[in-house]
Amino acid sequence: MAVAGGSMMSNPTAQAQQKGLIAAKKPVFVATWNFGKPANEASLRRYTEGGSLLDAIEEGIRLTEADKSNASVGAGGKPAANGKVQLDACIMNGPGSKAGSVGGIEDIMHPISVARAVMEKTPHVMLVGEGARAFAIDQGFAPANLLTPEEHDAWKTWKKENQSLEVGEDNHDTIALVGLDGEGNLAGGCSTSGLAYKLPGRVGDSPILGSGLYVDNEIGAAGATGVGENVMRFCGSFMVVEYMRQGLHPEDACAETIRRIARLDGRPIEELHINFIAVDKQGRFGAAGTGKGFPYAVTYPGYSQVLQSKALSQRAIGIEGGNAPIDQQP
Ligand code: SD4
Repeated sequence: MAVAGGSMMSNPTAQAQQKGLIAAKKPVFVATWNFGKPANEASLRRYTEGGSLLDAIEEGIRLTEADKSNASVGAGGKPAANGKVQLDACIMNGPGSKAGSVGGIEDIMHPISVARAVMEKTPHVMLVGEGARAFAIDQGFAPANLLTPEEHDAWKTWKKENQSLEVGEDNHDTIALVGLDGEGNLAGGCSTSGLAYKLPGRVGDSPILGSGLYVDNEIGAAGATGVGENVMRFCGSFMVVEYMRQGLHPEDACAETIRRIARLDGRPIEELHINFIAVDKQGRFGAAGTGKGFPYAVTYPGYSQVLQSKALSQRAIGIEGGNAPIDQQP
């Protein structure tokens, strides 16, 4: 079935667009936010050039990590309250459920690649803080100053005037990127600088397998963005995959996860600021968010678009991490 492109405003939700789509088109890459589109496209390129699905996922996320204009992932990310940029990332491969992860790593531009090295070169799954940094340097990753002059200035202003640790909707963004390859295998990755001005040492959902990302090679893959504290208490991405296992379409699985989290949490949905993306083993995809306007990107050969996710409240989400709102996309 052909999927129409066109302006975002006129696009129906992904589920309506692709009803019945069993992706004859593989590979399929699905990623969070507007910046997910160039990331997906880098993934597709890498895959088309002969890379593995994991190579492709890593490549897409590296593009976002290297983009200094993105204030919530990799270089250029907003620092913790002490002025140090602390990054979280994980990667997971469907076959064998292999995974690697780093939490609170400093001075390394590509935590996704460090996470992959943890997966492939150590008997462990997760390294944090100074140990993760030392491991990365030992593996040949060059230390770099990730704090841009703009974010340094913004942090100094925050320190002088604000010092609030409050989690809002405009101080975070994350790339979660999941994919399905031509053989029907799944993989995914997730990378973030976490919440702006977080307490030093705070680790969010993004590097936690089952929370910021989960891949089940029998069923599908899911990733999260938003306030990690409202994802990691519920194993959010794992829950999305489990709803897909029960037969739900990826979009419905994301929506049901948010509803269940809101029920358990007790606060109204619009106060949670969380979003999920998902792809299933058949290549169907979808996303849902607690507010209106969470964009996500879908890319497969011959198609690459930013789509509107299903919104579970009427509240418009803010302009997160410096991204254009959905109605101002190119
Ligand atoms: C975190 N989930 O550290 C990340 C931040 C994020 O959109 O995704 N923001 O909590």
